[in-house]
Formats: sequence, C-alpha cells, structure tokens
Amino acid sequence: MGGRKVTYYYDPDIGDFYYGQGHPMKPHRVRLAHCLVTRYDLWPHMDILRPRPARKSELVEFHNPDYTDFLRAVTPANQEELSAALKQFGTAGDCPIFDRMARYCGLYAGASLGAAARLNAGLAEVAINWAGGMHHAKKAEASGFCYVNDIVLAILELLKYHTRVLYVDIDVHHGDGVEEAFLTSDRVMTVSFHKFGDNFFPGTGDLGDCGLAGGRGYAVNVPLRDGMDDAAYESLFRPVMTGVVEHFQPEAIVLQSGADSLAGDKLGPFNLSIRGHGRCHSFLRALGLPLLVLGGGGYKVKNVARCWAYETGVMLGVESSMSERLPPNDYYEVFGPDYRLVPPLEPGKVNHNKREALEKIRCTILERLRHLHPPGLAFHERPPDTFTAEGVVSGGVGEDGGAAAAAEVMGRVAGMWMEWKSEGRIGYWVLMGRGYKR
Ligand code: V1D
Ligand code: CA
Repeated sequence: MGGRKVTYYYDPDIGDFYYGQGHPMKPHRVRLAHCLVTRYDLWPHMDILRPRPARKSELVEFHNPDYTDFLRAVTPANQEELSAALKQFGTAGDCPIFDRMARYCGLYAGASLGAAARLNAGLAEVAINWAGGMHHAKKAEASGFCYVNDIVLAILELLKYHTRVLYVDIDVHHGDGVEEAFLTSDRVMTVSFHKFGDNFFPGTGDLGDCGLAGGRGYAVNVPLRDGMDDAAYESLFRPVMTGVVEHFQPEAIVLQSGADSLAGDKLGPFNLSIRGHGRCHSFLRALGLPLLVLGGGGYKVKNVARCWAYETGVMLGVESSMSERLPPNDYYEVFGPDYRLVPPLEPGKVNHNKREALEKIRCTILERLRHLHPPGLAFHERPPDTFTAEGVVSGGVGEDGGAAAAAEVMGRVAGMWMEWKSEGRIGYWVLMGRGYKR
C-alpha cells in the first residue's frame, strides 16, 4: 500500500504532566517520541495538529457526569477532604491525583476525539495520538493509570459514520475498559492480545470471554504467557486478525499500541522487538481502512519513544528509510548504550508459550469466528457530531476551513512552527516544524 494521508496529534505540554515519584507511567515518553519523530524528519509527510481539550459535554458521551465533575474538582491539595469520592472513583494507588490531572485527561481525550472526527470527515486516512490509548478507564472509575477512556469516546465518534468498528489492543495488559463498554454490542469488535495468569493486572480476558447477549462473539481475547517473541506473536496475530477482518468486515479500525509488550519493559514480561511490534501496524495499515493509532502502556521510556517513532514511520510508509543509528536529538544520552532505533534483544529469554497452546488459542478463535456474521444497520439516523474535525464542519468546509488550510501551507513552506487559533467551537491547532524545541 502506497502513502496514506496521516494526521498526527501532539500537545507540547503533554510531557510536563507527572503522576508522582515512583509511578511507572511517565507522559514525558510522548515528548521523547515526538522528538524522534521530528529528528527523523517525519513531520513534512503528515499534518501535525495540536488537540483542543475535550469538554465535559464530550466526556459524558461515555463517562458518568458526577465522575467527570470529580476529575475536574479534585486536586492534590483538596483530595483529603474528598476521600470518600476518591475511593468511590478509584483514584488512589495506581491512579493518583496529580497536578492539572483534568487538563491532562482533556488533552489526550481531545486528541483522540479530534482524530476520530478527522477520519470521519475524510481529512485523514490514518490518525495518530501517542498520548491516548487509556484502555482501563471505566464509566465512573479510574483504573490502571487511566482516568478517561479516550478509546471508547473515539469509537463512539467513529460509529456515527461507520457501521462496524474494529478495536485491536497490543498492550501487554487486557483492554478491559473498552471490552466492557462494548460487551453487548455487535457493531464494535474488540480484540486484545495480553499476558494472562499469575494475577497479572487486570486479571480479565480469558480465551472463553467473548462478549454477552447481542455482542456474543464480538469480543476476542488472546491470553498469553511470559516471553512471547516476534515469531510466536505473528503466528497468532496474522491468522486471528485475518479471520476477524474476513468475518466482521470492519469499516474503521482503532489500534491501541501499548509498548509494554516490548522486551525489557518494566511491567510487561513479553519479549517483542520494535520491528515485531511494528509488524502489527504494517498488517493493519495494509487493509486500507480508516485507522486510528493510539498509545497506551510502556514503561521503559527510551524503548517506548523509539517504538512509537518507528511506528509513525510505518504509518507513513517510510520506516525502511529511518536510519538504524538514532539521529542527534535533545535526549540523545537517554538512548544509550546502543543509540539505535531498534535495540538488540537480550539473549536467552525463554518463551513460556508452548506451540500446542498457541495452536489451541488460534483454532478456538478461528472456529468461533466462523459463526459470526457482520451485522448491518437496518435503519440508522446518524447522531449529531460532538466533536467537529478541525477546519471542517460536517458536510463541507466550515468557518475555519480557510484559515486552517492557510496555516498548514505556510507552515510547510516556511518549515517552521505555526500556530492558528479559533474562537469558535472548532478550537485551535498548531503545525510544528523543523527546529521546534520547547
Ligand atoms: F509498580 C507500580 C508502582 C507505583 C504505582 C503502581 C505500580 C503498578 C505496577 N503494576 N501498578 C500495577 C498494576 N496494578 C496492580 C494493582 C495491584 N492491585 C490489586 C491492582 O497490579 C496496574 C498496571 C496498569 C497497566 C496500565 C497499562 O499499561 O495497561 C496502560 N495502558 O494504557 C495506559 C496504561
Ligand atoms: Ca492488550
């Protein structure tokens, strides 16, 4: 498949958010990934947009209004007074209250919503938001480092224009929040590959869990053991996804690309290389459907950054021209001792997934898929857009279209930082170019 029109969402403030000392989730990794994306000169090949933060009216499309009010109201200073709500909404331990937390959630959710709207409007064929992919958040509960479920919100947006949406989750953890949200739906198929067993978080996603009521058969779980390597992963990913696409016939795809399934991750026990991880991207990209690519977990920051930069290259179809040696960049020392795009794997790691076990998983899933029929929509009135794509109001170019297009062109010609703002509901966006450093 040749070049695809890619939009990439990034907010230069994202790397400043901080979950707290000792917490493994570091939004700084997104800044590191963006730094490599710019240093590899990927920016001229895509539209780079700054997200408008999601509003309450957009968050409550999935989340409980009381929960969104709580997320906005709670701060590190007042959290003791709100201790009952803190417990009720799951914000302790894994999900601490930190400074400007609501802004952080608004930004990553706004980017995923904007990306979905942009795909719906046909302005992009692929949209990327590395700050998103928060797959554990529930309707009224934070979970597993996730507060707002940007994935569910984005899928709901895609469903306004697409009859069937496929969700694929290659984070090492089970994508429980997304699965639960669409458990009874036959319009969203969720597929999660993850470590299962030994009380690994969140503990859900066994092979037999396949959806409920009208959604039975439309959830697919691929439970795996420690040490999954590239060959074993591909031996499942390809046939499972081929079967899913054949039987479900999706119109749009959302990929949660958690990088904690890479070898050497601080929380994940898999043994995938960046190339192996990126092969999932190549496979899905080649289907030629509208594709939303999101981040997720990933706790060895330097590997997360290289992985997502490489996968941005895959989406652009230029990965083979990205030099193996990392280009000079502001964080170069972080990438030692190898300073390579794809670091070598440590030898001798055992794959605890036996061939027969993988074969059983593959056969069970493929057999179940045979009984599936892609659902159609007999009669369907499209709900109104909640999030208008930047520069476009549904049905044509809107009030901001001219200014947006002008900024885009000027940014490319001049090769420099551009910012364009709007007072209207469409929000503001920025194109970032060469030499940008915060
Ligand atoms: F190691 C830690 C240090 C500080 C705070 C939390 C952790 C930690 C590590 N692993 N927390 C976990 C997991 N939580 C538990 C809890 C123990 N309780 C009974 C539950 O095992 C949570 C792991 C979350 C993984 C998030 C994710 O990678 O899937 C992700 N994807 O998108 C965003 C995040
Ligand atoms: Ca997963």
